[in-house]
Amino acid sequence: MKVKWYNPSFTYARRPFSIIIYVVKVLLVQPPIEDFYDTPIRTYPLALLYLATKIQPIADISILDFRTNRKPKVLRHHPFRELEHYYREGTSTPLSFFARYYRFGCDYNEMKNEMRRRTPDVVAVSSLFTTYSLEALEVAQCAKEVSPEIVTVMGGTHPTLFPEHVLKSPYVDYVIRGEGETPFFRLVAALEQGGAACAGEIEGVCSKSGPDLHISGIHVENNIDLIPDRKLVNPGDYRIGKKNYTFFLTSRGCPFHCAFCGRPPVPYRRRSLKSIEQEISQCLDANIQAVDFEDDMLTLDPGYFRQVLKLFHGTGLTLSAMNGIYAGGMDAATLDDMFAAGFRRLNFSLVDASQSVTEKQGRPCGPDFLSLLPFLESSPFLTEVHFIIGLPDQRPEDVINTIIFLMGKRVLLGPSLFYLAPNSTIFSQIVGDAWEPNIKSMRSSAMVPANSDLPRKSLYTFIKLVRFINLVKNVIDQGDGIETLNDLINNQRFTRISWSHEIIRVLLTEKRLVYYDGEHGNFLPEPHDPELLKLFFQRAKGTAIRGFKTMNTLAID
Ligand code: B12
Ligand code: SF4
Repeated sequence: MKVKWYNPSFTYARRPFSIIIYVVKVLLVQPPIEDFYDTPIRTYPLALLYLATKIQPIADISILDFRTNRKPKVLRHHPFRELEHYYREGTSTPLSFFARYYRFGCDYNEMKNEMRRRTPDVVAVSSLFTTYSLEALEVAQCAKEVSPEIVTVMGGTHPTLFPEHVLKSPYVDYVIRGEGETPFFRLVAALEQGGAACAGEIEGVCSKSGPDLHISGIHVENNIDLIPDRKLVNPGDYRIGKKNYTFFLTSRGCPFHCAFCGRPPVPYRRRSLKSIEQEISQCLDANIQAVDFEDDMLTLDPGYFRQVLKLFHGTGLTLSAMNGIYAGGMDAATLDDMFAAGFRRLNFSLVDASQSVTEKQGRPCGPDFLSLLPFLESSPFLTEVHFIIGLPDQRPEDVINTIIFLMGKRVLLGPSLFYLAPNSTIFSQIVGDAWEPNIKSMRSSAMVPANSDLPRKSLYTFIKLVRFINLVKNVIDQGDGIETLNDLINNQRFTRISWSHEIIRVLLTEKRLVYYDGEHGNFLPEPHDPELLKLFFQRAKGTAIRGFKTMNTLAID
C-alpha cells in the first residue's frame, strides 16, 4: 500500500507546529447481487455505516453502494437452467412470480471505473450472503485489477462463517470475522502505521501468508452503543414509498437456535436507552422519515421493547420491523404502544401454524400469536404473517392448514420458500462441508427441495396458491359484493382481460394452473401439483377468506 501524506492544516494548541499525518483512503462497498428478484426497500448499508463511523477519526472514508438505485440488468444466461420451466419469460398470469434473472447493481466495468476514479488504498467489502458471495469477490477482484497495491478486506456474515472460502481468493487480503467495528479499526490503524505484518494478530482479523491462512475467532463488540453517522450516505437514496428510511438496531444477536437460521453465533445484547434516544435525534437531523428495525430479536424482552417504543413517541417517524416480529410475550398493551410509537404495518414471523412443526425447528412458540390475533384483526394495523414452505419434516397438509388458517384472518399471507441457510443445523445435516459447488442454490428463489414430501413443483404450487389468496383478499377489500369464491370468475377484475379470466376459471373449476403465452395466443400448463390444489380446495370447503384491510369475507363453496 502506498503511503499518502496528508497535512490537515491545523496545529495542536499545545504544540505550536503543524503535524503531518497520513490518512488511509478507505472505500466501503456494498456489492451488487444477481438473482430473480431483489428487495430494494431493504438495502440500507447499515453495517458499512457502523464501520465508517468507527474509523472516521483515522481514515478518509467513503461509502459506495454498488447495489441500490441502479437499473437492474437482465442476464440472459444464468445458472438455474432447471428453473426455466417455472420462471418463464413471455407468459402472463395474474398470479405472477419470477420470470427473469437480473444483476441488481453495477456491472464489472462500472465498478472498476468507479474505483479507478476514487483511488482508494483500502477497499472493504460487505459480504452478507453466502449465495451472493461471488458477486462480493468480484468487487475485490476489480480493486486488485485497478491496482494490486489496494488492500482488500471482506467482512459480513459470509466471511464470518466461511473465512477460508473468502481468504483463499487471490483478490482478498484480509477477512474480518464477526462484528467488524473494532477489528476493522485496528486493522486500518495497523495499515496506517505500516504494521501490516502484525495485522493478523488482531482478534477477529484473518490474514494469509502465501498459502497459509491465519483464521481468527469471531469478534463480539463489548459496546454496541456506537451511533452510525447517517450523513455519510445520501438519505434520499434509500426510500420506502415517499419516505427516506433507515435500518435501526436496538439489540444484536439472538438467544434462540432455530434449525433453519444461518446467523453467526453472536450473543444477544441490548443497547442503552440513552444511546437509542440520541440515535433517534440524529436520524431526524439526517432527514430520515421512516425507521425499519432489523434486530434479530426486537421483541425478545417486551418490557425493554416498550421502553424503546416510548422514545419514538411524537417523533413522527414511521416504524416497521420487516425482519419479522416474534410474538412471544407480547400483548394488547404492547400493540397499543407500537401504534402510538408509529408502527402501522406489522410483519409477524409464524414459521408454521402447527406448534409441533415450529417446535421441531427449535423455535420456542406458545399461544402468544394466536392470542394477539383478535386484537390485530380489530386494530388499525395492517398485518403480514410470514410462514415457511418446505421445511424438513413439514407435511403438505401442514402447509395447507397454515394457509387455510391465515386466509381466514384479516392478515396478508407472507410465504417464504425454505432455503438452506449456510451454517444452520439443517444445512449441516443436508449439505455438510460440500457446499461450494452449490453456492448459488442457497436462496429461496432457487426452490431447492429439502423434503421429499415437498418437491419443487409442490413448493411452486403453494406459492401460486398463496398469490391467489392474497389476490382474492385484495378483491374482497374492494367490496364488490362477491359472496363466494366461484363468484370471482365473473368479477370484472378478471373478465376485463380475457386471458386473466380464463386462468382464474381454470384454477377454480379444474383446479389446474395455466399461464398465457401472449406471442402464440394460447394457454400453457404451469408446472404444478394438481393433487395439492385439489386437496387444498377440499379442505378449504366451507371455510372463508377474509380481507387484508377489511373484515369482509368470502365463503369457499
Ligand atoms: C437486512 C437483511 C437483508 C436485506 C438486505 C440487506 C443488505 N444490505 O443487503 C434483504 C431483505 C434484501 C435480505 C435478503 C435476503 N437475505 Co438477509 N438479512 C438481513 C439481516 C436481517 C440484517 C442484515 C443487517 O443489515 N444487519 C445489521 C448490520 C449492522 O449487521 P451485520 O450485517 O451483521 O454487520 C456486522 C458484521 O457482519 C460486520 N460486517 C458486515 N459487513 C462488513 C464489511 C466489512 C468490510 C467488515 C470489515 C465487516 C462487516 O460488521 C458489522 C457491524 O458489526 C440479516 C440477519 C443478520 N443478523 O445479519 C439477514 C441475512 C444476512 N440474510 C440472509 C439471507 C440468506 C438472505 C436471502 C439470500 C434469503 C433468501 N430469501 O433467499 C435474501 C435474498 C433476497 C433478495 N434477493 O432480496 C442470511 C445470510 C446467511 C448466509 N450465510 O448466507 C442472514 C444472516 C439471515 C439469517 N438469519 O440466516 N436480507
Ligand atoms: S430465525 Fe430468528 S429467532 Fe430463530 S435463531 Fe434466527 S434470528 Fe433467532
